[in-house]
Amino acid sequence: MIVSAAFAGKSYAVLGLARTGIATVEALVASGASVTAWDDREAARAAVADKATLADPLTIDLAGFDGVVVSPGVPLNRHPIADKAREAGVPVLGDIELFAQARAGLPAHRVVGITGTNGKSTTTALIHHIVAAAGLPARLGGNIGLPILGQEPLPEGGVYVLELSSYQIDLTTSLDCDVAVLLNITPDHLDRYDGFEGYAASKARLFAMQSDGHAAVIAVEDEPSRAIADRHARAIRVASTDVDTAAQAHWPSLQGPHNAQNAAVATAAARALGIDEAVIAQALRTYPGLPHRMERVVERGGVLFVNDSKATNPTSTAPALAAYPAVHWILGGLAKTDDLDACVPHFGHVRAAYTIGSSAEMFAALLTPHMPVTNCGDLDTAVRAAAAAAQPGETVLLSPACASFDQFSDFEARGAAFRAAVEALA
Ligand code: UMA
Ligand code: ADP
Repeated sequence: MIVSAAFAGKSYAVLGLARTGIATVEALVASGASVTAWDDREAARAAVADKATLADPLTIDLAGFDGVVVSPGVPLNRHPIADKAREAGVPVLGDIELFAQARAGLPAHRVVGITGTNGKSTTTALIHHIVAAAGLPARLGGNIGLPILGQEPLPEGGVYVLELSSYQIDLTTSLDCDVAVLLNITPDHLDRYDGFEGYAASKARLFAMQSDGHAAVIAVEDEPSRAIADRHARAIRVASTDVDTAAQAHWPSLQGPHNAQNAAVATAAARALGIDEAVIAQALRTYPGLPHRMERVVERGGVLFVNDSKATNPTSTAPALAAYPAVHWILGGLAKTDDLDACVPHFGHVRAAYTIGSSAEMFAALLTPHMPVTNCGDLDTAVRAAAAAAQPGETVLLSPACASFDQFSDFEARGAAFRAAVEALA
């Protein structure tokens, strides 16, 4: 875990005790800080009862605290803790900001921070893979599911590769990335922001926090990303078309136009770190891919089953529909948009759609004029219906274009449920 003298003798309130909060409490306590922790879930509180005082920061006097550390999943735009902390003059921060404050005490290192609406985890894992292939000590952390404070610190010369969601950037004020990376900005998480501009402004802050000499790698394939690049003379502008399609043919886990963007950005970031071209080229070939992103589950009777549970908005589903010519498409969940506009250009690939979750009815109505649709309600029913209809050579694709929280704990649980449903087919 990452500990720091910067926290010794200080006192923090920690709100939210899932992955981020638990790693935060452990790192702060090990650093010599005193911690008052809270989660609305009793089981979550029990996990830190031996290390922290348990009290809801909304009900205690915050005077004297050095900070309120909030988890990314706490909706700061609606949650009363933001006003309460402001009134008490106590800063609200996140685990990435604590990491930023701990950096001065760590052996000399560099940080690569990756953000964007889609492709963050893929690009983060890919950059980590390239850095490791170059023989540099490397650590993966952040929104990819690995709180950075829980990771072991790197020896001198190491590179921390951090996936940063907009929620995490909102809670960070001093992270000066040696290389900051932006993939794309399309509508997402709009319940947490004051419109699309507010969401785009959150991404922009990653670059505003950098010092002048540090690299800003920005894919300039949408208007909001271009606007951010325009604001920074040091921006290294990249695009999917930078990728040589003949070379991409040899990257098994980076197929499709969206992965050309991810690879272009990762290549530029690796170059900014000074990594050799030959190492980058080889690492693109050997990158193993991540589960739940267009993951081949099995081929049964000539039908391919693909788990793309991580596609949680229409823009991230579009490339999956584009990738397979004859798709039985399982979609739905907690919708982020009331349209599927980004997917429309690929409707010709869809043989039939199977809707699930709280958006099942809305998406069924929306798709009915374009294709056969069955409102299946739940994932098991959808998998059985799609498998029964699919012909050899066709693909059963879970690419929901929605968040999972209406029926599952997260996208990983949804992907695991898809795999289980496929394995249970007679
Ligand atoms: N809580 C309260 N009161 C509230 C609200 C929440 O007590 O009013 C508690 C909840 O009970 C919960 C905790 O606060 O225990 C919130 O935890 P969390 O949702 O932040 O969960 P973590 O496990 O810490 O996960 C977070 C990120 N979650 C979110 O951003 C929603 C994870 O990203 C991330 O991997 C992890 O930190 C490590 O950095 C997930 C995600 O969905 C994958 N991210 C979004 C995305 O990728 O689109 C941004
Ligand atoms: P994130 O971490 O930003 O959610 P992932 O790398 O986990 O992104 O990919 C999630 C899904 O988004 C993938 O399954 C794929 O369908 C889609 N995707 C990946 N990269 C991109 C990209 N650069 N542009 C658009 N969609 C993408």
